[in-house]
Amino acid sequence: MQKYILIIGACGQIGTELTLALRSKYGNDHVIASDIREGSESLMASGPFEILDATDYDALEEIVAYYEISEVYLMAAMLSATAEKFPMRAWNLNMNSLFNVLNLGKEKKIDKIFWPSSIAVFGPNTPKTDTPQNTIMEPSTVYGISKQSGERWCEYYFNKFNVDVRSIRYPGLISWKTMPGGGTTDYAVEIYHKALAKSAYTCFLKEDTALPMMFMDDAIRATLQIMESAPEAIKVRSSYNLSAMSFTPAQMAKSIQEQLPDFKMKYEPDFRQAIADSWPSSIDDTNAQQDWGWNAEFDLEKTTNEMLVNLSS
Ligand code: AKB
Repeated sequence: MQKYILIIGACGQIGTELTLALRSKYGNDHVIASDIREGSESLMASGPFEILDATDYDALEEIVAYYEISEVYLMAAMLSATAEKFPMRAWNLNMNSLFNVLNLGKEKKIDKIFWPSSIAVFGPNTPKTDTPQNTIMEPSTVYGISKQSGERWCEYYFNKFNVDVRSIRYPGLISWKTMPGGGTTDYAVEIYHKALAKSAYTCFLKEDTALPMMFMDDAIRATLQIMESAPEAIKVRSSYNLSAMSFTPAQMAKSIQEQLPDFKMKYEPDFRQAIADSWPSSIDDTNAQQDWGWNAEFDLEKTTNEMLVNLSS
């Protein structure tokens, strides 16, 4: 019998592409998309959709029972920049949605959970380059605190209640199908839109701020890969470091200028600079490579090609 999957937060940057990827793998009717608002045309037209507030346990439980869901991907979250403006709303959304899903796992109403963590779990006292899987964390942002707490709870539910929850610490994600919303790494998507529309972009981070980044195709592949791995292979039950590339805004501008020589970049750092300064500049993902065979495929040059080709068509 084929399983039924629920994506919560299906209309966001990761959720949209994850839903489409899971639908092409498991069949459109087997992947139920949900969010507090409707999403893109391709998402809405390709399979079942439910309006769902991720913090509403009863509504979630009802959908899980109705569709006989066995796997949940919880992609709803408030990201780093917005969370600094609305700390309590971010905490409530990020934590209550996670508890709702973990408790469904504890009650054995679902078999498997994916929950995304982030490089935001690290903080100013973390080693900045090749940040190891296990190291000082001490996040200094609201979002980072919620993600680190979430990681602790995932590991706790696995150890105490045998809940099969799997997680990845995503770096900044670059994609062309859906815009990101409210993150510190969003510049790395906005830049391509502005390069094509106006040949100019004003970056809200300083030119030499290196951050870990990943093209969306790699992120989706990693997500499917960790979820399809045998349970024994998943040795980290908090969240796995995951890496693909690291670059600064200046390096990104240069890679665009190779294809669009007129492109100009200005820098006007705002409050997001302090968030970026507290995060690692590169990540060591040896554990993900060894435990479930992770390997990134997209570097900056390949990413720039994909972004410019797809956005201009
Ligand atoms: C953000 O910038 O908040 C996110 C993240 C790194 O988790 N993209």
